[in-house]
Amino acid sequence: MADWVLVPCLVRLRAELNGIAPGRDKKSDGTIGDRAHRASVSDHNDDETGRVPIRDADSKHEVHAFDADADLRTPNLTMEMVVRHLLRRCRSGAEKRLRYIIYNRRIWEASNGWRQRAYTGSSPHTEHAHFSASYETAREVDTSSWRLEDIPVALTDADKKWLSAQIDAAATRAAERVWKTRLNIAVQSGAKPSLQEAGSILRYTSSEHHRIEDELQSLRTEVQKVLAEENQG
Ligand SMILES: [Ca+2]
Ligand SMILES: [Ca+2]
Ligand SMILES: [Zn+2]
Repeated sequence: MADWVLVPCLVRLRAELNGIAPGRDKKSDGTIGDRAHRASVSDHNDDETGRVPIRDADSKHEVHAFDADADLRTPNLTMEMVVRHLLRRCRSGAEKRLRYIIYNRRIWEASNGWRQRAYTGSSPHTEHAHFSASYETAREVDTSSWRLEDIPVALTDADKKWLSAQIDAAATRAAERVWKTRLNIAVQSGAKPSLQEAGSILRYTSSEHHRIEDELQSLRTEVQKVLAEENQG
C-alpha cells in the first residue's frame, strides 16, 4: 500500500494542540482509518485509494481527518474550549481549512454555516474530537497558525479569589483616600472598610467615585471578555 500523509494543515493543528497541552493523552488520536472506516465513505481514508466524499485535484495519497483525544490533561483547558475556539474562527470567516467538526454528540459543518446539530452517528465522539479538512490544495497545505494559543483560560477558584481581592482592595484604597484627604479621618492600619461603607463615602466625592469606577470597570471588562469568549457559540 502506498504511503500516505495527513494533510499539512491538520499536521499543524495537531502540533499546536501538542504545544498547548504537552501532556495530553493520545490514546484516542487517529488519522488513517481502520477496516471499519475503509468500508464506508470517510475523510480518514486514503483519498486516492479509499472511499472519500471528495475527489481532489492531485494524486497525492492524503488523509483529511484528524481525531484528537479529548483528554488534554491540562488545567483549565478542555477540548470543548478548543472546539469553541475553532468554531469562532470558522464562523468569523478567519478560518476556512475545516469542513466539519464532531465532538460530544454534536456536529458543526461549513456547509451548514457552522450551526450546531445533534450528532447521532454510531460513535458519540466523547473520547475524541474529529476534525475534517478541506480537499482544496491551497487549504490542505496551508500551515498558518490555528491560534490555539489564543484560547482564553477558564477562571479557576484561585482566579476568582484574586479578582475579588482586587475589587476589595480598590474599594478600600478609595475609602482610605477619602478618609485621609477629604474627611481627615486617621485610618488605622489593618482596618478594612467594607465595600458598602466605601460606597457611602464615595457619594460625597465624585472624583473618587469616578476613579474607583474606572478601576472596577477595567476589571469587569477583563472578566466579561473571558466569560463571553468561553460561553460563546
Ligand atoms: Ca490527494
Ligand atoms: Ca490534495
Ligand atoms: Zn474521526
